[in-house]
Amino acid sequence: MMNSKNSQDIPLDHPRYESLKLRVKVVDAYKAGILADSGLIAHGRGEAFDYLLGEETSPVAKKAIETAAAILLLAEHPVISVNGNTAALVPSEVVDLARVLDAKIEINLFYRTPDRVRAVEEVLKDAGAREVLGTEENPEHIRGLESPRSRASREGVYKADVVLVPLEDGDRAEALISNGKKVVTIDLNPLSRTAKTATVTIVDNLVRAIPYLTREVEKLRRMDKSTLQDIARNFDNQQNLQDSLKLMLGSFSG
Ligand code: PTJ
Repeated sequence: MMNSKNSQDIPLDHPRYESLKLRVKVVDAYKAGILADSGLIAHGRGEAFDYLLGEETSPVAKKAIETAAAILLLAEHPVISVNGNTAALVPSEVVDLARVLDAKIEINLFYRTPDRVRAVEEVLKDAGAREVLGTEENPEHIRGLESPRSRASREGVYKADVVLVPLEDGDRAEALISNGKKVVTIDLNPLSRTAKTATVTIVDNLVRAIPYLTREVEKLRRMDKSTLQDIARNFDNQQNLQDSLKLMLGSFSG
């Protein structure tokens, strides 16, 4: 069987260098037990949408990121929910974002096994996370969801008013919202149920969106509460999704 390349084997001038580097990361994370096998498929779906976006953070996504930053700064208990793909691609970026927001980090896995929880916890701790929630034996549960995704740490998602849920399946976002929480998501697919349900959807690759969001939080943190509230009020998620879709459709006409 032919193995996938190491990132040092990809020539720096390869036109698809960045994309291939991410593939190596997800394959390595799969081998290390961090990523679910379905996570590889999800990544491929994301790649296709990213291709249509020109693999850039669009002005439409930047507007959603500004709003996400405002909402997260207004939160009393912000929490970042981490699955296998997020841990595989952006562990240190998640830790940086949690630091600037003073947010909790909580593991929540669709395909949950004790080994995967341990592997994701380890990658986050190696990236500098001091506390990682979501590993406890007896968590609370979010109403309206089947276990194990219903798991919610008492000091984390259960108590949160705003949850950042990068790259996930639709019914968790829906359940979090019907439990009174605001949900910020990062999903390259503007047609997904998560994208349509979330309070704010950032249609961008999480490898670009998370560091951009951290910079935006640092920029907006000096603003007063009413300015942040205005930013949040003036955002229309459905319109923003339509605008992202238009950008993607535009790429078909060259
Ligand atoms: O780690 P687990 O066990 O929690 O499992 C995680 C996966 C991703 C397998 C699970 O949540 C799943 O099956 O998700 P879906 O329903 O395939 O949705 C994944 C969504 O993420 C799709 O809409 C993709 O377009 C999008 N996506 C994939 N890669 C990225 C992405 N969005 C942003 N950035 C990416 N890098």
